Amino acid sequence: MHRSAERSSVERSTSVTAENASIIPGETIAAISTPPGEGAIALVRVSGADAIAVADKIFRGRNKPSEFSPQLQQFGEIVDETGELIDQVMMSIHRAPISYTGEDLVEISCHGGTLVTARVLEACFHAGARSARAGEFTERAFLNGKMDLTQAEAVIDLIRAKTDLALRSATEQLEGQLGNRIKNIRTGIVDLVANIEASIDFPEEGITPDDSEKLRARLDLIREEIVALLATADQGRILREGVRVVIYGATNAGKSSLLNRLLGYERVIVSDTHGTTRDTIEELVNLRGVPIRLIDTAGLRTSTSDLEREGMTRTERSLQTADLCLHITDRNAPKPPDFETRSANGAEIVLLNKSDLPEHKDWKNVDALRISCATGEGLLQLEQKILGHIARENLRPESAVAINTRHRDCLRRALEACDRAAATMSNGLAPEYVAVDLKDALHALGEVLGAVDVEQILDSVFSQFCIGK
Ligand SMILES: Nc1nc2c(ncn2[C@@H]2O[C@H](COP(=O)(O)OP(=O)(O)OP(=O)(O)O)[C@@H](O)[C@H]2O)c(=O)[nH]1
Ligand SMILES: [Mg+2]
Repeated sequence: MHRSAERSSVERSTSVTAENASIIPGETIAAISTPPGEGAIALVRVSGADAIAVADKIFRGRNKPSEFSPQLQQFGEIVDETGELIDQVMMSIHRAPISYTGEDLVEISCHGGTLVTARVLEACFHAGARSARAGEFTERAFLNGKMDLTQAEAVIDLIRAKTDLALRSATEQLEGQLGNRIKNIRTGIVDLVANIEASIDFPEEGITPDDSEKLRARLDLIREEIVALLATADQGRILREGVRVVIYGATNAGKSSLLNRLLGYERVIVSDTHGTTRDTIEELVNLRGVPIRLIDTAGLRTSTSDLEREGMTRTERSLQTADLCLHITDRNAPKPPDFETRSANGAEIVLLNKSDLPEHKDWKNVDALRISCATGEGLLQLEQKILGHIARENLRPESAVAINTRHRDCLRRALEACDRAAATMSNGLAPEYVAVDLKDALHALGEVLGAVDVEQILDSVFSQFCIGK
């Protein structure tokens, strides 16, 4: 399959390959693009060199699809190979390159039953299309220069967005905001390299010390831009995965009851048997616009069971990566001798649960929030405390441009390469060496956009999609 390739010369590397790619029509693929299950309408998409020919074979209506005006829906019927009616549909055709994938694309809006959509898809296969892989439509859009890799990833984020801000961030990324910032950084580096290479090719012109100072200042600006983007990584993680809030404590304290309460439904088994929860359980809740990943854990106690000990190891692991810990304990029971806070960074709220029951004297002067998972008492205050912590720690995602872990990895390498370039400049080494470092930075930035030949990156990005996207 065609993949874009990094160009070697500096001048060419200003252009992102995917942007300038010519359309290479691929094999014709088809998939149901709406979620499985019943709905009023389902969408079947066909894309590729023979998409319109496939449509001609399966469509019966006033005109043949190959005679349709592009982008306009037409009413007609889908028939199987024997001419038997499968469904009445609306069909539109989109001719390359003016389509989502950049190829000839056919969209069939059929009735949303599971069987009927499967039969429409089957008819497409019979007429010559093959089944699309996960993300293959968007992958083609990327390969045909319709979008850069950050925009393709934004499609996944858009589908998965759970809060308004996550949605806005994904939309802005889809519009190319992140891609444009990266492209600007690349352009800055390309100019620098061009300048340096000019001094190598035309040494008689000579770079005066003043010039190298200017170069250094420009490199510093580029570094600052990369650092600013890297700083959005936490926000990106929170937008995509939520603030990690881990509920932990002794067995039977009411951890699972709290998770269920905050979620608003009975997600986890609750029982008065100690050690009911054996594994960590994660669920996403939207707390006044902030995505929170709530994690219920196996209760802590001395146990001889291997299974339970494994559960507790997982609890400890969750605590290490928590943004906030909720240490919950049963105030009706005596204070455990080893009662202590465990969070790695001190971000912890202590909760005395079962406030509907009498408080054991051990807890008399303990400063903690009293709650009851049975009656709901204190839960509003708990939500406020959680949001207060998020605000103090700046965990609330505000910036709409937010990088993901893949971008972070590339940007870190770009920054390291810029640092090496700066050190090389300071050490007064030959400009060729500076140019080599800067080209490494360009390559790393190119990976963010998918402008370099990185087969596994593409595979890992597009495999996250659902079929039909
Ligand atoms: N009276 C009262 N009972 C509660 C309250 N919260 C939880 N319980 C009860 O306490 C018992 C233990 O609750 P769980 O939520 O299963 O406790 P856990 O901490 O998840 O326990 P493990 O999974 O075993 O570690 C159950 O019988 C709950 O009904 C509360 O606020 N008041
Ligand atoms: Mg439990």
